[in-house]
Amino acid sequence: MVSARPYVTVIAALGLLGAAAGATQATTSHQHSATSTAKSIHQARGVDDGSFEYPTAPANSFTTVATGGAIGPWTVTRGNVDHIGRGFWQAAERNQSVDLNGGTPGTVAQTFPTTLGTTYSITYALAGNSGGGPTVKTGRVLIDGQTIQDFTFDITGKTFTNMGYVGRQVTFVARSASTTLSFASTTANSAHGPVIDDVVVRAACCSCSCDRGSTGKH
Ligand SMILES: [Ca+2]
Repeated sequence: MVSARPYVTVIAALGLLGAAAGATQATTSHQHSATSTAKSIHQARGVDDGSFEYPTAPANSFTTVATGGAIGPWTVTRGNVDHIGRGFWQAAERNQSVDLNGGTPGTVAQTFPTTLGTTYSITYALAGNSGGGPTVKTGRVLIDGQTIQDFTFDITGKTFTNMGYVGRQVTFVARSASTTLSFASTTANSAHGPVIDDVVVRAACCSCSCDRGSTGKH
């Protein structure tokens, strides 16, 4: 029996924006409470539920979601994907994750508010469905339909209880007040695709106040 011990992926970029907390541009149109000092402030909220925790998928199983279907705030825009429930395999963050291949290569997308001209950082956890080939899973990250990053994941030595998640990161500059982020499998002819979890989008640090001339980190 695998105990339900939480497995947390630490992404080093956390807290980069914290330095901006006292800066002059503390006014955001959003009314995120300004209480947090440890967490980053957001010029926009980024994606919702990048951990794929909603809705709850069946435990020790999964739900296949076809084009036009939704996984919480995400929409399946091509092919189909599997929304993986707690206990089926190790998630990178909390309990659930997504296999970008249901029976065929799929795409999940979410549109979220952005600020024109602002650079955003996308981080996510990547693994692969080791239940079947191919050995190397492939896919890509798209912004407004354009590929900004290709990714691969080799499942050699990986298991459902040792998924071997790796953290990936890519940036983009917002071109309008909303942006659509997509994760697409390019793993053909397989029901065993790349697996993603823990998607986080945040305004990148240095479009704002990082080079205020301070020395050191604070
Ligand atoms: Ca998750």
